[in-house]
Amino acid sequence: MTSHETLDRLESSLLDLDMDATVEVADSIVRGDGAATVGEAVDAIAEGLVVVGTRFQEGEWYLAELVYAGEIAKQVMDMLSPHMAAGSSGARGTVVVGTVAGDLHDLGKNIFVSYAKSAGFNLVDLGIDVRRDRFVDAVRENGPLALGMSCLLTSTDAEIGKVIEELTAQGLRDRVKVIVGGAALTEDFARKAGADAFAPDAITGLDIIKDWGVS
Ligand code: B1M
Repeated sequence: MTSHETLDRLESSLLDLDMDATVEVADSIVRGDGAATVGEAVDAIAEGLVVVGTRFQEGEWYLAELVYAGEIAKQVMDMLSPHMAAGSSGARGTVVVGTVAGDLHDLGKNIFVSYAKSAGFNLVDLGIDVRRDRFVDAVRENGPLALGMSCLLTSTDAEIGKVIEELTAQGLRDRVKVIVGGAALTEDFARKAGADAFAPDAITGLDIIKDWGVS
């Protein structure tokens, strides 16, 4: 099977909501049988999830399908991530990350975490639904190069600005760069909320924190 066919099969198995078939294709990729790379597989899953979101938004799919597609994607990402994060040293500095309060989406954040680890950053991952005080405490305790926040819901995007305000109130804002990402956000939103950078995707986010690491 060519790389293109393997990736098509990966995405179409996800969109058929076929857990076994999706896992099987992902397994062939991590074993090196599928011609496609792990990075290409991550991109194919992300593209599939955009289609999932559209089907949900347009009423073609209900919550049950959204949840199950999320579970399949999570399972596959758990298989792919260790192969992205190989060789991590932590030497480039620490990055604290989390998904903002009220938001349970973590697939995109986890991709960013895997890429950042593989590039040699030490990651403090606070997980999902992270309250403001936990972000602020983690910055105080870990003295990171960067704080990364992920947000996929327009109902929770105000949290970004509130965390940044709290960092300022506690005298920590000047000590850490803030990067934000996730489908609910834009460059303009990030700037207005007081972040230093917006990452439209995980690779761009990685490039940004690499630049910060050397400056
Ligand atoms: Co939800 N969901 N969801 N969902 N979900 C969206 C976000 C939605 C856009 C779907 C839609 O209607 N079209 C919509 C939000 C609409 C809005 O706010 N305007 C939505 C909704 C409504 C909901 C619920 C409210 C549904 C309900 O219950 N009625 C509910 C909310 C639960 C909650 O959070 N409180 C809900 C639940 C879920 C699941 C749990 C079922 C599941 C998540 C599973 C999981 O994450 N473990 C889920 C899923 C899978 C999605 C979609 C389909 C896919 C999200 C995803 O993982 N994309 C999504 C549709 C969409 O996004 N178009 C949708 C793939 C991922 C790789 O992309 O996260 O954007 P993304 O990450 C990218 C970049 O953004 C960037 O890098 C990544 C890779 O390049 N990035 C960063 C992200 N974070 C970063 C951080 C960084 C740097 C880069 O630095 C720190």
